[in-house]
Amino acid sequence: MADAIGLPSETSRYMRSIQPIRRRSDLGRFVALVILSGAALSMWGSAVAQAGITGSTGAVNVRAAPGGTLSDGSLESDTQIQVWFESRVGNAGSQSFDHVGAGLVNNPFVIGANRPSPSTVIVGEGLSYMIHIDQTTDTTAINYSGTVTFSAPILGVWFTTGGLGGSDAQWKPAGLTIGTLTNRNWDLSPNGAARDFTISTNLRTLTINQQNGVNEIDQIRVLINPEPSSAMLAGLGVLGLAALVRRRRKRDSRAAQ
Ligand SMILES: [Ca+2]
Ligand SMILES: [Ca+2]
Ligand SMILES: [Ca+2]
Repeated sequence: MADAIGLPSETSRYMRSIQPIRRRSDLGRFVALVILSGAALSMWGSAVAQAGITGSTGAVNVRAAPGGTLSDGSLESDTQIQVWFESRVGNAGSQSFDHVGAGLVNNPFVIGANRPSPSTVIVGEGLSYMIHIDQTTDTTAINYSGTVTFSAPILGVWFTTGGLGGSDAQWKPAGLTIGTLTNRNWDLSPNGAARDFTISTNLRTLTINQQNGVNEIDQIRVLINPEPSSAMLAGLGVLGLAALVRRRRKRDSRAAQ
């Protein structure tokens, strides 16, 4: 026996009997997806609260941005490299970095390997971070080492006195005044005590080694691509769910034919 659409009646009965079960499990999957999307969004929210630094090792102290005036002696430590989130700029335009790209940089000269690679990059939204060393004792040089890992690729860095000074106005934290910072450049040297930095192949981890001299400052400003905004993520989530529902409807209508 066959039913009206030509299926053997046993098959048709069987399909009718399993349909409600499948619908119920579809609903379950949909609810689970909504819950998971919510969980993912809230996890992303906590990542934003950490302002894009996902990890650090060694002598790195991730802290809040200082206030008042940042100058020689205002933020000292004999053991820790101070790192803080500076600011987010919505449309940063074109930025002339002292260096872009992965690899070791320890050569202050323009000839040879491991030298800086300056480049101008068009940046949309950007997040900036300051890496700052200023020793307390100031009687002999101190070596510092550590790593900072970011949630998004490093677009470029400024580490020369000119580059740091030139990018202050756009990227320093709101309300912070930059005072006298003696020799604030990040020194480079292929010899002796390591004075270098390395950007990892995936552009997310910065490895830093520096010797901080008596009454000397060492700084790097790092710019990263921001994470997508929560509104955009939520929008993508809704689009994804809509696509899923459309696909299910199509499949169901095919199955019913
Ligand atoms: Ca000092
Ligand atoms: Ca130094
Ligand atoms: Ca320096």
